Parts: sequence; C-alpha cells; structure tokens
Amino acid sequence: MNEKMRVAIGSLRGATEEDLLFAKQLGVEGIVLNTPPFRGEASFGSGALGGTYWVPEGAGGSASRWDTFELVQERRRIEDYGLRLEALENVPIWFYDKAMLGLPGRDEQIENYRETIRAVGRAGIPILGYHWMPTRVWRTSKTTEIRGQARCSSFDLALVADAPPMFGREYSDDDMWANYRYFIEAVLPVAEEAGVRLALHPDDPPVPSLGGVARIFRNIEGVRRALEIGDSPNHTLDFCMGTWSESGVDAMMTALREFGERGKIDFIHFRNIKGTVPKFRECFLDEGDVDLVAVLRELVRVKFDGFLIDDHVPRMVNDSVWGHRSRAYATGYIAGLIRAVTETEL
Ligand SMILES: [Mn+2]
Repeated sequence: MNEKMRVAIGSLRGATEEDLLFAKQLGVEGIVLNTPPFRGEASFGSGALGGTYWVPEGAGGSASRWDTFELVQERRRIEDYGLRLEALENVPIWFYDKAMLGLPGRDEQIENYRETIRAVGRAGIPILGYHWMPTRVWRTSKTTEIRGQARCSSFDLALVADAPPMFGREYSDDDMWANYRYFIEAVLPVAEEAGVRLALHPDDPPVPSLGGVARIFRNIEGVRRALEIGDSPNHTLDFCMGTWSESGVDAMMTALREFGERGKIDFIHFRNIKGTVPKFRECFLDEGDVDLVAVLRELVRVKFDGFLIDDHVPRMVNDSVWGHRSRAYATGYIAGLIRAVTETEL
C-alpha cells in the first residue's frame, strides 16, 4: 500500500458526471462504488475470436457476475475526471446468497464470484468489499428525529427480536461458519492470483441473530476468526466505525488498534452513533459517542494508509435522496480531521 491516509466519497451506486464533479468540487481524490448495477455478462455474447461483443440491453438474463470490459470502462471514466476508483463494495446479494446460506446452487455462484474477482483484478481495481449478512443491515426506523429536525436511522432490538426466519428456518452460528469457510477458501486463492483484496464489512447491527440468521461477524472474536480462516494479505477489513461502535466505543477502539496494528484495515466507514445494541441511533459525525480525534490519532499511530469514506448520513433539510448536503458536511469534516492530525504536531 504505502499511500497517504485520505478521504474518498462513498455510497455511490454509479458515478454520473454530476457525482464525479461533486467529488472533484469537494476536493477528494477518489470514490467508492457500492453495489454498482453493472449489467455483467448478461450484456455480452461470445465473440468469434474469443472476445466479447455488446448485446443490446434486455437481450440476456439478469447478471450473475461482473465483466472486465464494463469494469474497465467505469474505472477509465472515473479517471477521466482525475479521480481514482478506490474500491468496489459489494456485489449484488443475489450473486452469493446461496453461498451464504449453503443452498443448492452455491457452487455455481462461487464460480461466478471467482470470475467476478478475476474481472475486478483485470480491470485494475484493487479492492472488492463484501459482507456476510443474508438478512442485510437492519434498522427499525429511518425517520428518527435528531437535531434541527434532521432525520436518521435507528435500531431497537426489542422491536424485531421475534421476527420470523426470513429463509424458512434458523441458521446457527455453526451453519454460517461452515458456509463461510466453504466460500472464503474457494475465493481467496483467486483474489491472490488476481491481485484483489477482499475487504470484510462487519455485521450491522452486531447482534447474535436477526431474521433467523446468525450474525457471525458481530464481534472481534468473529472477525479475528475470519482472518484466520482466510489468512492472506489479500484478505482485509472494511472497518465500519459505526457498526463497531454499536457494540460500544471501547470495543471499536480495541478493534481499531488490533486490526490497525496488523495492517488489516483497507478503508473505514467513518460514521458516528449514539447508544449501543440493543438500542442505538445514527447521528451527525460531531454529536455521537465516538471521539473522532482519538480515532484519527490512533490511525496515525498505526500508520494507516487507506481511505476514509462517509457512510450512512442523516437526512438534512431540502437534501437530495442521496444526501448531497449531508455528505458534503461529512466529507469536509473528515478531510479537516485528517489534515489536522497529519499536518500538525499534537
Ligand atoms: Mn458500514
């Protein structure tokens, strides 16, 4: 790595010209795409000389993996604006849901995931983020009122503790570990060959189980074990400061110290929260439980050389659906923090 700690714009699905100009105007150097809606191999047919050719949209089925050509196009388009495509976060969940649940068809999904990793590598994109939450991120409200009538999301376990199984039965810790081992052992060697780092996002919220599916990356023991099973320089972390802090600020700082010292953190979802499981809410960066300056000092101490991105942000007055106002505030705040701790004597 050996880069400088830096800020990027996250939570973009695609990158329109407006998105790229917005990123440039905020002065960041890079962006991250999260679950970009690439059309994948469905858009291509086999060429006579072993290449691929474009098939009109709608001619194929729905994509089950990504294609090199499309990824290269996207990266080059971003670079045309003087920006870097830092990472892709998350393939669509239907690319590997059977793998997560150990269902019939998982081998085909895993083969496609391996092809996707190869495509990401060939396209010169260094990081593919992933998570292990078939039941996804859970919140119990997206309209919790915070300061100045801004709105944020919140979680109260009491409201969902009795939620029925989402996939017909209960999946235990042991089930999810067995499925995880099967998956990561199949894909990590391909990531090594392809020069791609797979960055794990922890389970949000970090509770034992939701919707009948155990959440095995809910604490430091689980994430340590992920890095033991998948022991490779190409296996890293998307350190979600918000998710870790949902277990308490001390738990977050302990994980930050440990994984930071080990050089395992590729990037950080830089968001703050108030409260801990079983009940917490999101908030503006400057009003949460986390001491942001302490986090930045720790990142300097462990010589963190990745990037920080905004994550979920509160909904501000007259904001866009994506949250331009709130994201501009968060990104400027992060950039200021980085400058303050890296360019001054503390
Ligand atoms: Mn996150």
